[in-house]
Parts: sequence; C-alpha cells; structure tokens
Amino acid sequence: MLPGARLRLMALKPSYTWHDTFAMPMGFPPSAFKSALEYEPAPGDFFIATYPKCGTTWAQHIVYLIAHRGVPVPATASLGATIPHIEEVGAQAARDLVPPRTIKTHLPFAMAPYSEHARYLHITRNPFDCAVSFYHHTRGFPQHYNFTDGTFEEYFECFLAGEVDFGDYFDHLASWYTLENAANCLFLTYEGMSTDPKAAVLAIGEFMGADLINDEAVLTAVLKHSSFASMSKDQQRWASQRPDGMPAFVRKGRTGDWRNHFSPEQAARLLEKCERRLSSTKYVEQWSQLFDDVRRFLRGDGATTRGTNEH
Ligand code: PPS
Repeated sequence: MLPGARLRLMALKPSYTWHDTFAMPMGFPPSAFKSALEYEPAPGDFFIATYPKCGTTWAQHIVYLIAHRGVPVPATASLGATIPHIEEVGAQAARDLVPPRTIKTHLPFAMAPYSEHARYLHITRNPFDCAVSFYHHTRGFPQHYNFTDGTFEEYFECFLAGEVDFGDYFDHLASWYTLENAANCLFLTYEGMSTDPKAAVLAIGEFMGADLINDEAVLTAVLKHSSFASMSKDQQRWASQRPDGMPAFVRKGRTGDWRNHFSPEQAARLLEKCERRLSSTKYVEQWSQLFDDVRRFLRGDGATTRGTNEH
C-alpha cells in the first residue's frame, strides 16, 4: 500500500495549524510564526537549530549553563524566557533579549533567519529514536496536537510521510546539512552528546568563545546540571504541564528506545528511507552501528548495542 493511502486510513492523526503546506503546533500564534520568518539576525546572535526531539532542550541548557558559569535555570524560572523559541513567541521576543542573544528554532534552513554573522548550533538525532520521542511529545501536549489517544502506529505513518509539525525529518536535515562546513555552524549529534558529554560541552563552549578547558569548576557544574538526572528534576523549567499518566517531557534520554516501539515492518520502511535520504551524508557512518542494529532486528537477532547513556 502506498504511504499516502495508509495515512488516509489512519483513524487518528495529530491536529496542526497549517501555514500553507507547513504544519505547526496548534496554539502557536500565526503572527509569531510569520514574524520569525522575517527576523533579521544581529551580528553575534546564536541559534540552536534542530528538528524537534533531537536534543534541543539539552543543548539550550548547556548554552545557558556556560553563559551563567555553571548556575542552572532556577526551579521557578523558564529556560524559554532566556532562550526563546522564535516561531512560538515571535521575533519581538528575540529582539527584546539582551545581546548576545540565544534563540531556539525548529525551522528548516530555507525558512530560518540566517546571517553569516550569526552562529548556528545544529543538533540532530537518529530518526528512529526521534520518531519515538516525537510520538510521546505529540500525545503529551493535547493543546497542541489533540492526539492523546493516538497510537505509535498512527503517529509513525505521519512521521514517515513527513506530515508532522516542522515538516519531514529528512528534508529538514538535508536543508541544514548545506551548512555543514560553514565556519559559523557547529554540527553535533544527540548520540555523540550522550556518548561523550564532556567533549560535547567543550565543543559548544569553544564555539561560544568560552574557555572551559581552563575552568574546571564551571565545566564540572555544566556537566552536572545538564545531565539527564539533573534535567529530569523541576521540569516546569522546560515544558508546560502534561496530563496525568503521560511520560515526562525529559522522558528516557536513551539511544535505542525505538526497539520498544517499532514493528519489523515499520523499521524496514524507515531504514529504506534512511538509505535513500542519508546516503550522501556523514550520518551513514555516524549511525552505522544503529543501522546495523536495525538490520539485526529485521533478521530477528538480538541487539548488540545498548542505550548509550543508561541512567
Ligand atoms: S523539543 O520539544 O523539540 O525541544 O525536544 P528536545 O529537547 O529536542 O528533545 C527531547 C528529548 O531529549 C531528551 N533529553 C535529554 N537526553 C539526555 N540528557 C539530557 N540532559 C536530556 N534532556 C532532554 C528528552 O528526554 C527527549 O528524548 P526522549 O527520547 O523522549 O527521552
């Protein structure tokens, strides 16, 4: 059956606000979205540019911690007030920040505010775990998606077809990948951050112009407060309340949770799309172990890799 036909047969699909053919979460004001597209970055603006569920909040808190010398976002404050999501709150909220500004965006590169005088931290995550995380996100925010009772099977069809908020995962990655060698961009992966958080924090620090290597106390504090255990606490700092019984926003924080959700048929279809869409990128190599694991899963063999950051 063609993917479009499967999608039409689904009983339940998330609801979105559509801007022409681009889907956004319901409740994000259209005026904010439009103003974000028109925002002109000032020299020194620092963007955290990600597809949803790829490590945005983790990176935001690392950047915040570096800028605040290791002091975390207080339990009573919101990270979004310091590092706003521009297409949610609009361009004026970004302009109102005291420079140097840090701004979150999930927009694909072609729509994102760009200047060669701004900097861009791009984080991506393998699409298997991204899809799972995005599913739990979508069912856990009824005000944005009205999908509380949605199943992974239903969500997967939308994800694979690219009919989710912020568009198709692979289109998004391809659009930002055009900047991969640009001096004003740093590309990291969620998996790399999980495997070696210290290296990731040092790389982000260097990109921000902070000398963490000679500041052991700050480096230690940044690592401590950006750990999964720390960020699992006081989650009102990153997200609004979710209904009872829903997983928390900072949920599992693992690589490999896809195995608990995917059927072999779904895994084969997403693997086929990975092979088709990622072949000319470095991610084929970076995620080769994961893709091998998917192939083993399809053959019915056990996993040889486990979550890279078991908590
Ligand atoms: S959003 O809504 O798009 O901004 O979501 P995003 O922050 O990009 O992604 C959320 C996932 O990141 C995990 N997370 C972490 N993993 C490891 N360490 C830390 N500190 C951390 N903070 C957030 C979070 O748990 C979501 O992944 P899943 O797989 O759902 O657990």
